[in-house]
Amino acid sequence: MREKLEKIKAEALGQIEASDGLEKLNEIRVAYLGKKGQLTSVLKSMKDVAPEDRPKVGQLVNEARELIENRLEETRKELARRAREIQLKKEVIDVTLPAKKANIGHSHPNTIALEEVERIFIGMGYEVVEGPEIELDEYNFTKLNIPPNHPAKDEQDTFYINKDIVLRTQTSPVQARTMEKGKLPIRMISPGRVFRSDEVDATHSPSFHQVEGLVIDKHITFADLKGTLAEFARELFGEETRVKFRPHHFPFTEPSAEVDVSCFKCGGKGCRFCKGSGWIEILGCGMVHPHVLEMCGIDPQEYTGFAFGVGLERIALLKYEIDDMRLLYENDIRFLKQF
Ligand code: 2U9
Repeated sequence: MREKLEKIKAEALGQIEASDGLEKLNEIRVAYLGKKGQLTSVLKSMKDVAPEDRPKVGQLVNEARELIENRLEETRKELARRAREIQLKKEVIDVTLPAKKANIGHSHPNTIALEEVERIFIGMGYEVVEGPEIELDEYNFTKLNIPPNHPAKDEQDTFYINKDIVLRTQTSPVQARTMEKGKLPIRMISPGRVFRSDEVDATHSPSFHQVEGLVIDKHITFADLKGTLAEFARELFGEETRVKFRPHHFPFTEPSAEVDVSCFKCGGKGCRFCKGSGWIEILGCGMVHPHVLEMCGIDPQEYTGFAFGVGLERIALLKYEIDDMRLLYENDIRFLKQF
């Protein structure tokens, strides 16, 4: 019996020594110490041992079990330590290597221009309101006094989704909707993407961005409009900037005007930038047409207001002296990083 035990012990220890993983160790544990394991079966055959030898044999079995258990545990720890070491070696980072250059983005000139325009108007107490790019014909045209036969409504100019729904051609419907809510006075700008069925060239794109402004209150006059836009131009293009209002026509404003600013390159003397005129056209504006006020639920006897609209791309092209609008849509990071 003693020899048999020694043999089992030596075999078990030999196998433990040769084992190369936790799974193998577990197999060894089951094979020697498990319910049907070799040591357990020795204990079961105790009845064949002479009664006086039983305590001694029992002690030997226990010693063998303890030894195998200890060796299993030591080996398990050693294997785990080696596995950790390999993992750490795999994860090692050479902090002396040169860093990879992070490829980070850059704000788009349109975004920079919009943030500037928003900063100026928020400073004057305006709210920024956004709205849907897909609009009802009624809000994009009818409520803005643009009649059914107006050339802007032609399919050549407007993207129709169906006869009642369009891709908005201006952000004015956001303002018409704000007026309809009836909370007065209003002092708002509405920036956003607009759509017109234009061919792409250096100054046109079927999708561009506008910022429109609207002020409605009692006693608002054209003088308020002039003062506001003059201040806007001075903040955007510099303190010396002068503004010029030229009569114009829009269906939604009466009277209407286009606004030029004195050329910020030559100060108004005339240069290549302003094509020799000394002036640069930047926006359109006017007093909100009484018919528009009425259609949006505001009494034109009590309230008046002014509105203006400016193309964001136009501002970005002028301010950053970019000569082709298409550059704004290519999103080449080398181009964008210049602004
Ligand atoms: C309401 C009533 C009137 C908005 C206005 C303009 C003049 C204008 C152009 C600028 C360059 C469009 O992007 S552009 O081509 N816009 O000239 N926009 S007045 O008038 C409104 C708006 C909302 C309810």
